[in-house]
Amino acid sequence: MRFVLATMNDGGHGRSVRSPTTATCIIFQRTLLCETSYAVRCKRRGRKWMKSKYFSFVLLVVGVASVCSAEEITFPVGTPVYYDSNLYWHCNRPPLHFQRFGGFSINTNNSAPWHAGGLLVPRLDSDNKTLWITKPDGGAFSFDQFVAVESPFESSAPTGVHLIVGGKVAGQAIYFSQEFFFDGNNTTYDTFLPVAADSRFSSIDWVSVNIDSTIGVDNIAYILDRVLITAQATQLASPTSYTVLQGLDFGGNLASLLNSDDNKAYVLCDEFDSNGEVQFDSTLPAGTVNQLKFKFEGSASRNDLSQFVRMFNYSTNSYTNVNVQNATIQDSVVEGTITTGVANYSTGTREVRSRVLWIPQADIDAADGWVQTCDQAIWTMN
Ligand SMILES: [Ca+2]
Ligand SMILES: [Ca+2]
Ligand SMILES: [Ca+2]
Repeated sequence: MRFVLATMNDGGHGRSVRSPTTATCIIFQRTLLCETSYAVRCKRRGRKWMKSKYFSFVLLVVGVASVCSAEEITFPVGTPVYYDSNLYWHCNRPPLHFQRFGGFSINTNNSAPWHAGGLLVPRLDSDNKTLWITKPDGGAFSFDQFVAVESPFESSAPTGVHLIVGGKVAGQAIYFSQEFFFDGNNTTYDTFLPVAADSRFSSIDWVSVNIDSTIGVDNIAYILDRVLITAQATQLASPTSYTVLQGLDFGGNLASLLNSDDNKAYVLCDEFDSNGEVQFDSTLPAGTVNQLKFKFEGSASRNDLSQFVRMFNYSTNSYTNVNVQNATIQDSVVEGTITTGVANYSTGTREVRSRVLWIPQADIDAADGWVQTCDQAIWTMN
């Protein structure tokens, strides 16, 4: 395991200390989220920049086979900016692409306290003023941090200027947004931490940025100085539909299957109709599939049922059992992985299909029946 410590507000100048217990840790200010985060206290002796004896960080634990790598995107003077025939302006800064109707440019004004560089996003009196940030290879990313200044080169900034930053949850049709207020001083660059504000920014397909103010002046220039992201090699796909094939559909809906939140879809069986079976369908996101997994979280009101998790092989037109266990009274999470012949488990249009099947291990005498639940079904590919 590798341990990385991140401050929540130190604006971007990483410092080294020695360890989580004695002050020996690495503080990365550009951090960010790959996997689990824990709040810890870190003690540091000695140096001036520590104003208090103790202070808190967020500890990030990253597996050895890390699925992500942090990347900083800047806009130095000379970075090409171009427009297309639809008047969309583009700036390609791999792994990200920036796009906006009506324009932007690379800031060349180097008059202190502002500095040259950064994506200068001008005032635009149009509905199409959104700055779109995408990852052209289709991979999901964590939008960890961005640094910006509002109303640069003006004597002052309007009150309450903020950026409205939207995102689309990777692999799901879920859109959300978060407001980030500037500090009111347009001579300082402000650092924002989207993931800390809304953890959904840790796995998104794209970002939209709009500027607004609380006094009705909603169209103000700003400079996006730099962006920190963590590209994710792993991508997710949630079901786009599901079908109860055996048993009785006993409540829940597609949204019930998206998250591990105990909002569930239910399948009712009885002694005359004793098998339960649900089919999940989805479409994989773009990108190469080297490995395909299907994760299922669910339970049953009795545990003398065999639960089969199956992934469909389009080449052989049959299902492969990827996990078999007894049904559990409490929710359990199981995962099946396809590593060989992976291409056979999706279609040319990237459709995938999995089923979960419950079969009683002996005749059951239960006049009132029993229930099986599905809390979450999700594919991951990498
Ligand atoms: Ca500021
Ligand atoms: Ca659950
Ligand atoms: Ca759920």
